[in-house]
Amino acid sequence: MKALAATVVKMAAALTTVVAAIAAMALVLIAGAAPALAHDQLKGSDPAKDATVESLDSITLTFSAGVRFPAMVLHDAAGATIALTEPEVRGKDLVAGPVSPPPPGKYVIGWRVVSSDGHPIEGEIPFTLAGSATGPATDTADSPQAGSTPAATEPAAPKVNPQPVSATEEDSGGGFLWAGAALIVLLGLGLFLVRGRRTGG
Ligand SMILES: [Cu+2]
Repeated sequence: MKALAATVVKMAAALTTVVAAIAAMALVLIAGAAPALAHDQLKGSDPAKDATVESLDSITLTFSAGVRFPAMVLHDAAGATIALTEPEVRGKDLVAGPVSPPPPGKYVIGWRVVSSDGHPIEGEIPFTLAGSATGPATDTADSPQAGSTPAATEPAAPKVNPQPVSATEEDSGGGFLWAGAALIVLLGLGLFLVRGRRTGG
């Protein structure tokens, strides 16, 4: 009986260790996925998230503190990049604007800056440009890319894959998904181990 009691104690200790390890890993994942409190935050923007605006003369992002090394991109619904002016830090604001007025449509502002504590932060701001009758009404966004490409360029280098430069930018949010998936797997593993110990012991 003493041996059995010792075994039970050992198993309980092992179980505690496993659960603690999983909890620790989960904490690390959560901490890695979510910005720490010390990070600067995006306080607001113009255009605001999910807003519908009539025109897009400039884009202003307002942070909780002055940021450095700003990067800003503007994508249309098809993922094409709209040229922006160099983003400019003005106090707590980050300002850029389209080089030429884009046509009405749905857009996403992608931004990435180094916050005042030295850590990079990033985000995306979707919005809709309703526009007006002025400006170029012919939306180039909906026309297929291949249609505008001259046929003469095709036989030159067929093996080169013309990936848009923006492709890597689109993947920037993937870390959250991976961290979430890893967390779910870990929690599932934890439950499995706990159950196995209880029914088996
Ligand atoms: Cu930080």
